[in-house]
Amino acid sequence: MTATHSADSGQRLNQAALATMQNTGMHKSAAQSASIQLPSYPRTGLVPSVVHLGLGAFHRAHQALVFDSLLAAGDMRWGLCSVGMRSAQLADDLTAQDGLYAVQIASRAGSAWRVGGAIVQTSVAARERGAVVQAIARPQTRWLTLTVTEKAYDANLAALVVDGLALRHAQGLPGITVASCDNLQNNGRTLQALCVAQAKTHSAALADWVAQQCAFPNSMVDRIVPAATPERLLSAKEALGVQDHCALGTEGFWEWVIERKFVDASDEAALVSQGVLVVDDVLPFEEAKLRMLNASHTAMACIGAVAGLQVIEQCINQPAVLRYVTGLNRVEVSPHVRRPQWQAYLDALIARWQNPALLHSVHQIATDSSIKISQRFPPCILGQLAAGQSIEHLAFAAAAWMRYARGVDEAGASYAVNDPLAQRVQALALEHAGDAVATVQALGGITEIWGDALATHAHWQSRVAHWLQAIQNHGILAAIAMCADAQPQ
Ligand code: CS2
Repeated sequence: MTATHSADSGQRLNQAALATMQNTGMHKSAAQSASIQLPSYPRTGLVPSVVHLGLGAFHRAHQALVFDSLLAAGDMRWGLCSVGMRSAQLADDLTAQDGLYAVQIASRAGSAWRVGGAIVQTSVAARERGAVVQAIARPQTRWLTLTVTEKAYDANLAALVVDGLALRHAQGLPGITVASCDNLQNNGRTLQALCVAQAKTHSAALADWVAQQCAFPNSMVDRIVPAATPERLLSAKEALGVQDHCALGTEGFWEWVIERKFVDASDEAALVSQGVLVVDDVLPFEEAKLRMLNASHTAMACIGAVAGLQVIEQCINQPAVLRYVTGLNRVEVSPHVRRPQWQAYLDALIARWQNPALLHSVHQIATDSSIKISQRFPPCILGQLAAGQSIEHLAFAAAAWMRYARGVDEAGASYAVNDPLAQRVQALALEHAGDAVATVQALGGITEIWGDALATHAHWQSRVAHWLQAIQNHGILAAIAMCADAQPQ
């Protein structure tokens, strides 16, 4: 999503502006006296070999920059045709900028700008579905990557992908690597199952071809990329000297761990050369990220929204929240994580959440919680219950979401609950507001969110109700201190 264009006059970032910046050395930013990294490779005539579905902020600040690095290293097989699924605004803005956009990368070491150049074409699936199908079926296309969000893994998505693959099959073209990069466990296999089922509706031969000639690696991607804000666009203008309607901010850290499963085996060396980790089993990385980073994100987002805090940095800088998140991960999550050196990973996560430049909105993260929760919490809750171990922090997170679902913070300010189940969830939360047990029965009983076992688990639900009651009695920040400082039960 693009932020509102607050200062709309002046020259736009595009290929011509890029050439000027390269020729005149304008990439030395006067305002910041820091250099701006520009694409140094020839973009004109670059034919895309990767189709990406989901033209969000994450794609542009993560994968598209990895591909930009590959192009800069002289491997010209990574140009992108990036596809917005619904909204046309960003795709059109990018087209007007010849696919160029700037990313402000802020870490402890300071902030630097980088202009990404890998996107050489854009489309909008809702507007020009046929063009997307054709792009997947182009002879040069070698990869299809996806960041379409958790809720989009459905028959519509499979139909789009498989229409493209069917055309390749019909034309006798080779299969491609189809890499899901969404925050879903087993994302590659999940997408493969959807696509093979969809292909069966065409023919058994197509289903076999999809299963055997295309590769669906599992993959874990990580970089915190907040939605762009008008302030970021203004900083971009200051740094670049031209307007950039697609500018973004992100952190220095990034990770992409992908399963060793490629149609073209030489891709492994290419990706590894730019810092991608290629492994036989992505699951330990996926699990650690979903259960540590994403689960803590969801917990902090709900806590922050209820407390009236705006961004994650404000949440983690509350001493009680820091103690709570640390306890959540050390005591209740780490037993269910197999990533080597999870302790160092947690320390790094805390430092990332504390990054003051990110301004990562709690409401952005709380979006679609009803879909995200099932990936992030139940495996640890069930694991702790099976081992007879503490579930207090996890129960607090569930209670915080149930309080969040009312759509009104503790000071009485309303906010939108953006969620596919928003209507149902918010109505239930408001109907039972004040009655913790009834709220937990209503919201904790939704099997799509919690799964069958937890939806009827009396002990689990009684602990969630306990913490929801504490939130109601004492306020969420006081209650979180009680939870963080309680002796493990
Ligand atoms: C966040 C993720 O919005 C969310 O649900 O937890 O977008 C998170 O920032 C990324 O997964 C980080 O890689």
